[in-house]
Amino acid sequence: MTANSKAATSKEEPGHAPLSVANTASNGPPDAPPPAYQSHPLGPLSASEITQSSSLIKTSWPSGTEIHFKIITLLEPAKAQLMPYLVAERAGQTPLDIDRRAFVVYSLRGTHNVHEAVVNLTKNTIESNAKLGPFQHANSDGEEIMAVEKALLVDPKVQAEIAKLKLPEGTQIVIDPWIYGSDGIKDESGKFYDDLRVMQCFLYMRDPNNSSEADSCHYAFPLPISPVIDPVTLEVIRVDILPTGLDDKVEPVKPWLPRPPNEYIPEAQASLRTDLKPLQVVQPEGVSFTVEPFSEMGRLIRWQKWDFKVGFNQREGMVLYDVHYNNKPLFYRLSLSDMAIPYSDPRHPFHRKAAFDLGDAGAGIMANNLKLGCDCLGSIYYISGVLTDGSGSPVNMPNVICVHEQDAGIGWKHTNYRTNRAVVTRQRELVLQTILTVSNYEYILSFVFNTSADLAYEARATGILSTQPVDLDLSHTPHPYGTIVHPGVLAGYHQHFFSLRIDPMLSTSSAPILSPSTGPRNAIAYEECIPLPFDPSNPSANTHNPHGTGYTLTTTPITTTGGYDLSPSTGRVFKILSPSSHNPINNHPAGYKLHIPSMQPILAHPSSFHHKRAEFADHSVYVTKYREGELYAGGKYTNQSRGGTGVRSWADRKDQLDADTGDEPVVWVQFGLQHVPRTEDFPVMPVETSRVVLRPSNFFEKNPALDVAESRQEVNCSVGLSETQLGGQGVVEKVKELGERVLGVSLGGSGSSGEGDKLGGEGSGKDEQVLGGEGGKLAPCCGGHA
Ligand SMILES: [Cu+2]
Repeated sequence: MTANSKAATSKEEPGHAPLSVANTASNGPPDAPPPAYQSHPLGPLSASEITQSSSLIKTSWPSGTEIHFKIITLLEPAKAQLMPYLVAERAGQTPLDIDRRAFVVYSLRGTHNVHEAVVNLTKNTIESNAKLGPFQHANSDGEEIMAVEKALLVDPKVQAEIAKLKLPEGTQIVIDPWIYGSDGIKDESGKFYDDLRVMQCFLYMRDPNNSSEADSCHYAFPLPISPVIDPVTLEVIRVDILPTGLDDKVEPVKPWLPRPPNEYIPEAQASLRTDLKPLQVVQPEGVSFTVEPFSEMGRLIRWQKWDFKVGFNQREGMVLYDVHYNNKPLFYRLSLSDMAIPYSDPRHPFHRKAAFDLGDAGAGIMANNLKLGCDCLGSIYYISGVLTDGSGSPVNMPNVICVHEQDAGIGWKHTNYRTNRAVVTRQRELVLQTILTVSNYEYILSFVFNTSADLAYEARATGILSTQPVDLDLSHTPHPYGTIVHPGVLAGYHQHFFSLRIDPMLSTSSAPILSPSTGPRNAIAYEECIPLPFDPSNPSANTHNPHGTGYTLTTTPITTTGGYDLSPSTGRVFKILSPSSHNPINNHPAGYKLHIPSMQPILAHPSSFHHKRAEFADHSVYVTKYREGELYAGGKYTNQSRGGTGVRSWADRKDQLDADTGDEPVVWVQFGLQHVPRTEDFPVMPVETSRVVLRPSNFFEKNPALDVAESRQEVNCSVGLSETQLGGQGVVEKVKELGERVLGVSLGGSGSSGEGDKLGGEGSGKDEQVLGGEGGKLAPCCGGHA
C-alpha cells in the first residue's frame, strides 16, 4: 500500500483540486484544500468548524457550565438557496456564497436538559438555541455507554442479583446497554415514568472456561438480570428480572447451570477450511473513477458518466448529493434516513425493545474503520470523516467509506444464431460501502452504481443476534417469541426496516427544470399491468380480448401525499417522472423506476408505541411534499420517542402534489426483513441482503450501455481449466469410462492431454502451470498484477 494518491493539482480547473486515484489504496483526508473550498455549502463540517461550533455554544453559557455535546453536524442550506448554487456551479459560474451553518445537540452535564442550536459558522454567531420539550431526548453515545457499563458492574443491587447465579469463580460479566424504548407506563411507586431518559441493559457472561478471551461470544450466555439506569446520574432505577419460560412468569434468579460456549472467532473453531483458493481482484491499469475534494471533507466522484458528491454525518453516515448521469440531473439528495428494529416478544421488558439505530445512536458515529483487503477487495479509495466527541472536540473517523469497482457478471448479451456472433459486455459496478456496528449487530450499507445507469442501495444485515435467556429444559420446546439457537439462548423474532430517502431532480436537460419555488419539477406515479376485461360466458362482449390473454399497462399519478404499498398481483412499480422531459422516441415522460423488495409491514398494533414510533414501517413507499428539515423518517429525536414527528405524520398532511405548480415530491422507500432467527444465524449471522434499485425508464432513447466495450479475453485474461487440474477423476475421464461401459470398447487416449479436456474453450494455455503443483498461485495474467 502506498499513499501516492495526492496528485499534483496545478493543471486542473480553478478551484478543483483533483485527487487522482491510482491503482493503490489510500486513506485519510488529503492535504488541506484551497481556502475557497472551505466554504462549499455541502462540505461536511471540518475539524475547525466543529471546534468553532462547540466553542460558541460553550461561551453562550456561564463559565463553569459543563456541556455534553451529542451532535455537531452540517446544517444543509435550504433547497431554494442550494439548488441555484449547484446549477451555477455546474455551469461554471461563480455561485453566490451561502453561509455555512452547524446543527448542534447538547445537554448540560448532570441534567436531562437537552438543547438544540444552530450556529452560523460564516458569521460566527449562534442563530438559535433552545431547550427541547418532553419526549425529545438526545441520542446515546460511546462515552455514556462506557460509563453505564462501569457503573452497573459495581452497583450493589446488580451485584446482589448476580450473586444469586452462583457463577464459577472468575466469570466475566458483559453488559449491553440498550435504548429503553417507550411504553407510557408509570411504575407502581409513581416514581418512574418513561418520560425520563434511561437505558435498559442486558447482561451476559463470557464462557467461564475461557474468561480471559475478550472476544468470547457472550451472547451464548445471556443472564436473566436487566437493570434500568439513568445514564446521566448513573443511578440504577430498578433491576428487572427477565421471564425465561414460555409465558410471562418471572421467577427469582436461580443458580446458573453450565452450558457449552458458541464462538465465532477463528481460533475457537475445531478446524478452518483449507481448500478455498485465493481470489484476488487486480486492476492492472488502475481504477476507472476519479475523486476530487469539493470541500475539506467532501468528495466529488466521477465514474462512467456518473458524478456525485459524497458527504458524511453523525446521523446518516454516508450521504450523496447532486447525482448526475452524463451531465443530466437525477437526484438532489440520497441517504438512508432511518432504521427501526421492533421485537415481537410481548413480555416485560422486551415489549419496549425497538432500536432506531440512526436516531438512537448514529450511522456515522458507529461506522467502522474499514480495513484494506478485508472489507472490500481490489483497488480501494477510502473516505474519512470527522465528528464530535462529548466535549465538543473533533474526532477523526478514518476510512468510514470505501470506494471500489467490482465486476457484476454480464451487462448485456446477444448471440445471432445465424452467424453465431455473440456480442457481450460485462456489467461493472462502483460501490460506496460503509459498515456500522451497533452493539451486537452489523449493517453493511452501500450505494452501487452501474454502467447501465442503475443506482442501487443495498443493506446487508450481519453480526450477532441480540439474545435472551431461556430455561435449559425448554431447549426442545417450540418458543412462541423466538428461536432457540443454542442451549439456554433465545433469539427473539424481530423486523428490520430501512428507509431510503430519495429527493429527486430528474431531468433530461443539462440542468434541473425548476418549479416556481426553484425546486425541481418532478412527479410520482405507479404503473400496473392489469388483464383486459374478459367474460368467458359472453364471447360477444370480448371483442378486444377474444382469447382472454390480453393485458395492458395503467399509470396512476400520485397527486396526494401518503403511504403506498406494493401490489405483487398487479406488478405495481413506482416511478419518479420528469413531466417536462419527453422521450423523443415515445413521448413518455423521462423517469426512473424503483425496484423495491417486498416487505412485511410492521406487525405491532397501530395503537402501540412500536407502530407510532416507527413512522415509516407500515408502507413500502411514502411520498411527501418537500419541506425543509424533514430528513429522518422516524423524526429528529427517536430515543424514547412517542411518534407523531416522522414521515407518516408529514404524509398525513395530505398535501397536493402538482408538478406544474412546483410541489416537490420526496420519496421514502421502505424495505427490510422479517427476521425469524435460525440456528445458522448464530453465533454470527451470514449476511442477508436487500437491494432497492433505481432504474431508468424511458429516460434514455436506447440502452445506455451500448457504448460499453465488448468483453474480450485479451482484456479479461481468463483461464480455461482442464479436468485433471481440478483434482480427482476429471469429467472427460468419467465420460470416457461411461462411454466404454455403454459401448463395451476401449476409447483409449488420456483425457488430460486431448483437446476435449478444456472446460472453457480457448484457455490461456497456461492452465497446467497455473493450477498444477503450485496450487493457489495467481495466474501471471496478460498485464501482470500491480
Ligand atoms: Cu435481525
